[in-house]
Amino acid sequence: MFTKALVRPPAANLCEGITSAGLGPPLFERAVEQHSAYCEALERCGLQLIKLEPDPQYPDSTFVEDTAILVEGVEDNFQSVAVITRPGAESRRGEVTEIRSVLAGVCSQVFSIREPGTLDGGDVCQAGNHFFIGISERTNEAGAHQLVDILEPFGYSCSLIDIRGIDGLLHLKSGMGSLGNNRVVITEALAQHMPEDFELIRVPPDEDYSANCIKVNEYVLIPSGYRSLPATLRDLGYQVIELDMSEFQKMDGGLSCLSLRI
Ligand code: CIR
Repeated sequence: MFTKALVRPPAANLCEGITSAGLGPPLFERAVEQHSAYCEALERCGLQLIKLEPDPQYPDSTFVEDTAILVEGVEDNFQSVAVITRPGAESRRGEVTEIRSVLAGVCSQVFSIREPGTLDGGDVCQAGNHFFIGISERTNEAGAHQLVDILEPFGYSCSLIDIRGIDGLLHLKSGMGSLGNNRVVITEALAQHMPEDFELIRVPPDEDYSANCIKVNEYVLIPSGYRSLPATLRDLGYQVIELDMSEFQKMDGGLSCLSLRI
């Protein structure tokens, strides 16, 4: 069970962040509304929010997920462990300073990724006691191996997936989301990288963006505007909350990246 989430509303200069989406600049007011609907959804899932102030020094700082890996406890193996990342984009590196001090007050152990490693939280997907780590334009092998060395002593297994050849995929989690244990929502392009004992809920290629969903306690939060995934999830018995993510999508952001769940 998650009990808390760390979030940071967008700063007014959100449009100055990094993007390759080609969807035009985000509308700030709409982004703020979408972010507050996202926060309300997390509260409906039972989470208490740790809400940081918007930080115009870092236009991408609303995408807090990239700054840390928070290990979900698995059954009786609960570990309150945070790994502070070293973001691959230089303009985002300073985001971790405040996140580190906040998480130090919440987690019992805090590790850090060090130079020459780079790692974005969006490239790390925990599925039960296994971690998939994407090697991307943001996360390098040194960063991924440092994370493996931190996680394995806690009993977690890890595997690396090179996503650099997959068109339009910024982070590993831009194309997948874990529903717990061995069940994942996934795009066609990533499906072939999954081990055989995983149950795959595939999204159709024109609905790729919906794969970045999060399971928060009894609910699954997904982007609104898609047909296949909400229907499949409801058939499987999940309670689904659909959220408009249009303004964050314009900045290459997925739904998961707006929070760190603890
Ligand atoms: C960036 O390029 O870093 C931001 N504009 C978007 C980051 C999105 N993060 C994520 O999906 N985990």
